[in-house]
Amino acid sequence: TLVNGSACIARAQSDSIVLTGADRRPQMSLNGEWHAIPDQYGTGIYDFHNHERKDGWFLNQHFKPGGPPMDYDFATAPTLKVPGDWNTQRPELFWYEGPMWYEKDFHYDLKPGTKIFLRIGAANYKSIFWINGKKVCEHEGGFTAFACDITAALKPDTNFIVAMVDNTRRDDGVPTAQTDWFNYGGLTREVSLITVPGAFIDQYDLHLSRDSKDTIEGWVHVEGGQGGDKVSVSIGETGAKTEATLKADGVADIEMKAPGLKLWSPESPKLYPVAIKAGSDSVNELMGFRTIEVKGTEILLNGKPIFLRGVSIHAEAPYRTGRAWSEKDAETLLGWAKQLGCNFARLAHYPHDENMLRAADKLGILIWSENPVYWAVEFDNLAVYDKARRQLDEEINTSRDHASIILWSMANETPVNDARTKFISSLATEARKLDPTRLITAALLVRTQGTTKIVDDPLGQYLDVIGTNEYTGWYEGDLSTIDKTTWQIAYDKPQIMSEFGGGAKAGKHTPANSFFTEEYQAELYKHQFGMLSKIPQLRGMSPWCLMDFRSPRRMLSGIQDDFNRKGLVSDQGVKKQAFAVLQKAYLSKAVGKA
Ligand code: GCB
Repeated sequence: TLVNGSACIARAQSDSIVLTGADRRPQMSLNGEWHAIPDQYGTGIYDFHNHERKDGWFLNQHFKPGGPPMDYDFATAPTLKVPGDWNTQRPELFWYEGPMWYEKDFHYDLKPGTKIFLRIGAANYKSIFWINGKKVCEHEGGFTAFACDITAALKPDTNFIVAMVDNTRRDDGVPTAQTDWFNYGGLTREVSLITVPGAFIDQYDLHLSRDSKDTIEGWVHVEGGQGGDKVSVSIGETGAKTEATLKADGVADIEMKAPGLKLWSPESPKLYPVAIKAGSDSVNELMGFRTIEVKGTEILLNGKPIFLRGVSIHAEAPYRTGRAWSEKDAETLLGWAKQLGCNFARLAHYPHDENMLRAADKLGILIWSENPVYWAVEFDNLAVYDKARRQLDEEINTSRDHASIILWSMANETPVNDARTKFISSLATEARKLDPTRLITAALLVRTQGTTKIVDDPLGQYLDVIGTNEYTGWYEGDLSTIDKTTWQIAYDKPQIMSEFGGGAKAGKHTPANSFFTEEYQAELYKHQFGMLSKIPQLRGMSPWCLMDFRSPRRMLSGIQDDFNRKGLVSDQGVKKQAFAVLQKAYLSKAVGKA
């Protein structure tokens, strides 16, 4: 069954576009030091009667000795590193939530006939960008990449960029004002300039056909392309090559024979260089090919049942704390997952950066990627739906080139009511339309009746895989409660225990076997394995979680110190006893069948 590429194109935010595999393109990095000024009162945009200023800080004016008074000058302001959250860079910004201004000068030589995009890996939460004083785009959503066309605003040679990034938590945001993670603000992922020809490849999808193991299918969209133009796709290593023709909407559907293809899997994460060409534009990809399906209560990878031995991971930087973004961060986090014996990771609770996805492709770790619809967002607010839908579009279309991603998760622990079920099932419909090749899931809350856990959330009917979170032995009861717990699941579908766990402060051993000791956490895992092994349709697990992470909800002094301590590893990389317990279970395959 061929995917209809025309239905899969992301509807981006009004003035930005979505680029698939942007990190595969040559680009000029704007990483480094940017001048930065916090602006708690919004002075850079609003005057003293709260009217929008024409001479806002985006003009980047300078204070000259002897000249008129000024209230800012980027040139003499201190700098912040980009990428990077501001909270962990200056002590006085640790708890700061509000607008932050950034400025950077750069040189650029325009080439005739090209377009230049400013590509932002992520800016938390709302952001506005100006080039040489001219506004180029606005964006909402702190964890997805977007690109703005800055061609018309650029000058030859010397230019400046100003960004305003505002991490104010909002009731009508996605996520909302309540989360169990730290609201790191700033230009938290890489920023760069990408040059493309007038007609260029913006989005594409290439995947193994479910029907034939030697056929790659999908589509390529050429922005600015004309019906009749040609697109080619080739895999040099196998000699596979095809040429396709753009339809009037700029989409070319692809079907390519690729005999002898080695399929991507955790045991053998084979990646192929893939060249995609359209006119004078090209993208050099590195891709794996595999299928993922559900059959009854089985999850099939390349047609074979698989059990997902996973762990949940936040984008928290190991050792230094702060928002993770680098290749090194990704290799440390996924390196620990590998040591545990994982073939799977749940990247909670928002889309992670592309270094993480590249590392997962390379290391052979299957990925659950999550839209930040977390807890109680405003489900009856259409504008909020639109924010969630756009972030989902961006998530899918920026990262669909990664073989590691097998699950799109719509939401986490949302309250059960009609408005919410409509909201999330609509997101699921959207995700299926954009990407019919992967599985749809969500982490559900479960009901407790005595010692029975009941999974009958109506949202389940819209999912391919049922994710469930439970904290027996931590928020509910003790270790003996876990042993007595049985499960009743209304859906004949695969289940992933997407969270379970308990807190422990690394190095805490007393009072013996009490909450927050390493021993209690380790025992909790052992009891959980016993309970989990009794669920016939369990097909995976991602205990909560790999590493301690900052959360302003966790203020218990001497133990939490504003960290959620449910990590198997401390934020400083110290492994707790439960790490070895999970490792033993995974490596010996004591949990999970396949
Ligand atoms: C949950 C949430 C997760 C929290 C965790 C906890 O159920 O999904 O974001 O951090 O519990 O530690 O309470």
